[in-house]
Amino acid sequence: METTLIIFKPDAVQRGLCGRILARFEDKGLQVVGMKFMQIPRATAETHYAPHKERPFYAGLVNFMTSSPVVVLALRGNNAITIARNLMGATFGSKANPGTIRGDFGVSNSFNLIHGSDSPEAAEKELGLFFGKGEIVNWSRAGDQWIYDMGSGKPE
Ligand code: IDP
Ligand code: MG
Repeated sequence: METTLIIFKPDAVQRGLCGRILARFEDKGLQVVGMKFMQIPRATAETHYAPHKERPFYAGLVNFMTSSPVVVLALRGNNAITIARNLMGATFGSKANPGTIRGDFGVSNSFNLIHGSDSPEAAEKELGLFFGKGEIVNWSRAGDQWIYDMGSGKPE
């Protein structure tokens, strides 16, 4: 099972879209194992987006992400990283396909509603940045036997 770091960005919170976006992940079958409402400290946003430090949009991105509260989630599932990225859609709202979160809820390329880790390495780093010890809760979900086929001993 993978765990991925998701952020409902300031535009999602300000536009009142958090419930509808979360519903898409829950409907798909991903499990919430961490969730908090916070205003991201500037240093945390800078660390989180450090891979983009040299990009022209970096300063604006850090300003945006720290400008208003966000919801930070840890979502778990088999292939959760790829599944979440596919549900999110392409980076630019103007290009994201209908049916995806970014495709359905926004038109902006920078105010694109949501962040999701793009690799297991990034997920591990980002989860560690946003969640402290004990803030990710391992719990067994009633009904998981109908989410995954465990006939072979591993989730299918
Ligand atoms: P991702 O969020 O789909 O992984 P990244 O390339 O990692 O996309 O970029 C991080 C964030 O930076 C994007 O979600 C978006 O908010 C912003 N961003 C990326 N490229 C541009 C750009 O060309 N102009 C403005 N903002 C951008
Ligand atoms: Mg990215």
